[in-house]
Amino acid sequence: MHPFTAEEKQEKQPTAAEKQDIQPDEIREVISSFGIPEYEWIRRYGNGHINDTYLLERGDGDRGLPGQDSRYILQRINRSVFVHPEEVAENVWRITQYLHRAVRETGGDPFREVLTVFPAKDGKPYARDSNGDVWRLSLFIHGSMSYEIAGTPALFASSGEAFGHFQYLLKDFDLSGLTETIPDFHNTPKRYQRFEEAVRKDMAGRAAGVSKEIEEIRSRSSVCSILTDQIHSGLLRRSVTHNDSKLNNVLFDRETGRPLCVIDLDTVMPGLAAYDFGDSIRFGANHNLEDEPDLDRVEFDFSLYEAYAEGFLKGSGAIFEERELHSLAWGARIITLEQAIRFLTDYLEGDRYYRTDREGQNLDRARVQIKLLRGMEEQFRQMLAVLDPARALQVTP
Ligand code: ADP
Ligand code: GN1
Ligand code: MG
Repeated sequence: MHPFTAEEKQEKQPTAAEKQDIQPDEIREVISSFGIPEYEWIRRYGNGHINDTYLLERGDGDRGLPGQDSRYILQRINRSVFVHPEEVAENVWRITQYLHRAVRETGGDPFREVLTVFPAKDGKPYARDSNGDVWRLSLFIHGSMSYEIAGTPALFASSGEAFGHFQYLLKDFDLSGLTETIPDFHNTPKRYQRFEEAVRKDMAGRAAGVSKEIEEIRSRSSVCSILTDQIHSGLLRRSVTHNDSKLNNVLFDRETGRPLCVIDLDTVMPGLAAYDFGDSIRFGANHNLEDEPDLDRVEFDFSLYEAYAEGFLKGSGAIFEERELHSLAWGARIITLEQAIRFLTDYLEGDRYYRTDREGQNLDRARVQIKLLRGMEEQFRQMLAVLDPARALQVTP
């Protein structure tokens, strides 16, 4: 499923299974709340684990200009994950409005470099259907593509530049203007506690079969609080961060190959630069998918790490102090550990959080994270050295 262009993904007509997945009446009701013209077809889109994403098409070309839009991305926000989905939509609205202004001021094209969210007819940045589900609509960014696997250091560096620049653009955004859409999202010690509970309760009767993985995580429990301790002691400051900075959440321009736009803004909230840096590394610094079942193929690739670090520092315009630079490498280790904890917890709880399409998928995902983590631990000195201030300063913003 990688890499794909956004266009290629929608060229073929929806399959029968994809059509069945969609309730036409429900979608029609939602569309009418947004007041956009009738669509010609609709299909499921993307590989996200949480929300339901659909592509709507009117079939009259790839203009993607405001007022002449022919393609839209329609998303139902997952209500069991986001307890207040309307607050998620409000956050995304505030962030995208701010970014539109920032990009316009620097002479960029906000309709391609930022998500454009369409308000519903009642002016709210979302529509609620009769089931109580919250939906949002955005402009499909034409001529874009996204990747599930980085492939080359240059491409991964570009995604780092995009996420670094995202932080740069939002560095003066008032934190109090955002709701914490999932409290304690990257609170690794709390994630660890929840994991221990899942092991104790063993709801799905799976704990005995994964004693090795449980031990891998337990042996690293003391690492979990390294970043949270530094927040509490005032050493690290929080800023607006993306918090779900996977490679597939950057759209690239399919003509120039340059990064265009950071998407999937549901978890944009106060956080640490280290979370974004870390989440990108744990997803992208290897040559396989997140759920690769053959662990022999999974390896932390230091050259991808190095390339990403360079891109991230370049994009962020040297806003980080020395201790923050150090925290980035820790972010890679801790967010990889956290993600192993989250996947294994979900496996132990019977696959209730992440979308799965096969048995054992969450376990495979957890195992991949553990394998990557081992690679990072072995090369941690080199990982820190890449972020050495003397070296980091050589990166021209
Ligand atoms: P999820 O929460 O399911 O990950 P995303 O918002 O990341 O949802 O969207 C899933 C995929 O859909 C992305 O990886 C990207 O390929 C595509 N996509 C999402 N929004 C847009 C958009 N506005 N324009 C073009 N493609 C998009
Ligand atoms: C989820 O929705 P998606 O696939 O972009 C999850 C992230 C995880 C990621 C793992 C709200 O992101 O935190 O890192 O899966 N999002 C939420 O692939 O929990
Ligand atoms: Mg996504």
